[in-house]
Amino acid sequence: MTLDRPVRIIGAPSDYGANRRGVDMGPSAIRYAGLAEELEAMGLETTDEDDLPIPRAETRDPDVEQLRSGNAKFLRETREVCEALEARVADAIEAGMFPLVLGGDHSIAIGSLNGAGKNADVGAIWFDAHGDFNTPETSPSGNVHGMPLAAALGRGAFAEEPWASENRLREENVVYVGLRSVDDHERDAINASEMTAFTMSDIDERGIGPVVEDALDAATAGVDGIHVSFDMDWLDPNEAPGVGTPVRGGSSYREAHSALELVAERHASEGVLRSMELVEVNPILDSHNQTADLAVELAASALGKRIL
Ligand code: B3U
Ligand code: MN
Ligand code: MN
Repeated sequence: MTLDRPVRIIGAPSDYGANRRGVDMGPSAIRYAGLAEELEAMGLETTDEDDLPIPRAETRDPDVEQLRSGNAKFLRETREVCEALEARVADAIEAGMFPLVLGGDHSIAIGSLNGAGKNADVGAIWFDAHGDFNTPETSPSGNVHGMPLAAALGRGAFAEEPWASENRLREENVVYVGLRSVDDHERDAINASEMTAFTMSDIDERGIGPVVEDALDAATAGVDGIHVSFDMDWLDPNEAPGVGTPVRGGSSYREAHSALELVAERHASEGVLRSMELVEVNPILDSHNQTADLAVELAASALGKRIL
């Protein structure tokens, strides 16, 4: 069953949180791959908002405002982007629509999570090779795309930000699916947290279906809805070469579709989906827009497209 509400596409072409240029072209590439047309062909009413206005990174100084207690590049700019995105996501939900956010690097998830969790208790499913749970103190890179979950949950130096108190994201309802690249500090922090983490090894051992069903159970327990955050580097680089930080050994094409079909099925039976984002498409590194094409296909699966 296709999604039960109109879709609002929101482009967030930020690359402030990544260490390589190019993800700012992600929304254009995904649109060029035919996102709106695909959703409309499924019978979904789809509107496409203007992208958030985001000044080019070269015109800004990455170090002008880092958190005192650590390193977070372009923090001021990321805050601006995420505040604007939060408002757009919250408006769409309030208007009875489904916000589909196109990144941009994964730092924009701070805005998506704040918007989705503005007036509701929310969980999140995090499809990603990476933990994205560094803080400005532990980050090896200073890139905020490795920190959005820690930011939204107010960890470490992010406690100084208003973010964590602005959203109702519940740590115990945050679930990783398919982790395979985790920094040492991140591993300790994830293990000590109340989040649930399924790694690629869990998928190897149990298969994608049971893992995603368990992830859905954990993410949806006792909340009003969930945000699905989908980092294209969750896929194997053979399938999705156009990402900033590819990591070998990712999910297959079929596993990715299957995972998102299960999300759609759970939504059809329980109405759990609140918002979704697709991030980290980097057209400069892509081959014939393959990764953006795949992002479109996967969005369709998540929103209820079926073979028959
Ligand atoms: N964990 C590393 C690398 C990384 C995280 N997310 C991406 N890369 N895309 C970091 O810099 O925090
Ligand atoms: Mn990520
Ligand atoms: Mn990633």
